[in-house]
Amino acid sequence: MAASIVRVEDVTGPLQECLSGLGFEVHPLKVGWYNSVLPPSLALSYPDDALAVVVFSTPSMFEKAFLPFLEGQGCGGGCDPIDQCVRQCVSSAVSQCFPGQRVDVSYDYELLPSRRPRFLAQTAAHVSGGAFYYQQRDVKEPPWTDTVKTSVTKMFGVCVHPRFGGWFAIRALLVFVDMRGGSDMEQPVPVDCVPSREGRVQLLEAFNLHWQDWSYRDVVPPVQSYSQRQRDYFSCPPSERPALLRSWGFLQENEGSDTTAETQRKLNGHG
Ligand code: B12
Repeated sequence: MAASIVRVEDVTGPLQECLSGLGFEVHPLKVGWYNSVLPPSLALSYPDDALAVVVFSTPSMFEKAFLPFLEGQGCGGGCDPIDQCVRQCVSSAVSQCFPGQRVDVSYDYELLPSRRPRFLAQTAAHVSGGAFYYQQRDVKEPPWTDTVKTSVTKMFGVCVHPRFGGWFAIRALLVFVDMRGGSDMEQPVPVDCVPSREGRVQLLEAFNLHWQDWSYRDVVPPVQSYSQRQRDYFSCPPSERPALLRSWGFLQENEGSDTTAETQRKLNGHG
């Protein structure tokens, strides 16, 4: 099929219609925006103007999509229930909105045979303008120098959403293989919600040194955060989540109790 130039709203509009009621957000980008900040080894093999969309889950996804997903068909063993739910929502939106179109979907938890992630979720979020990705390089004179080795300790970066702070997750990247973004697509600049050096130092320290207390998520006052039930779920070690869901009456006795190594790897608990 020959590639065609599309209007970006013709892609984001239908997707939003399917996914926003389930607590997801969609942010369009051109693959070239993503590739331009990465080394060739991490670049995606599509033309620069290929249209892509990055999908976020917002705090309401848990109540709007996940709990109904469990109630509906339940979830078979073998795979993380949140990942299964996201996969089902995204793939049914894609097949409903774009029947017959080639859409390559990558999920945040998928790895390539090289063990690298299939896409760098935070980079995609930043270049789409959906969330600012704060990295060590965004801190002038980073204070994390190891005095013994005089090298800078690697601090992982973190994305901040202008409305939800850290109370969101980056779930999937959709590449519309035969669609090209046109000149109506200008690369948006993400909102810099943590402009000061001091704020960025605090943010990166919270994310790297005590991410379990979730304080990094409140770096800006969020319009909505995770419900108590959602906090209980994500605070629970992944291996104990099936039992928690069973105690809430969502899983049958035989569901979600697969404890193979593969399941454990997937149950890595990115919330
Ligand atoms: C592997 C992984 C981990 C590993 C390693 C962490 C890491 N960051 O590498 C471990 C298991 C430790 C981990 C832990 C956690 N993780 Co994690 N993790 C991932 C995963 C799967 C891949 C990250 C990765 O390997 N990146 C590769 C490195 C090399 O990329 P990089 O550092 O960004 O470097 C690139 C950029 O700098 C880019 N670049 C260069 N120049 C420029 C310029 C610009 C402008 C830009 C934009 C980019 C750019 O080039 C570099 C590559 O060459 C992502 C999901 C995904 N698919 O991306 C989630 C992810 C990063 N994790 C996430 C979370 C929330 C966590 C936890 C809090 C766990 C939890 N339960 O919630 C903890 C935090 C602990 C911690 N201290 O980091 C979230 C972060 C959300 C956010 N707001 O940013 C993600 C995005 C998952 C998600 N679904 O949302 N994680």
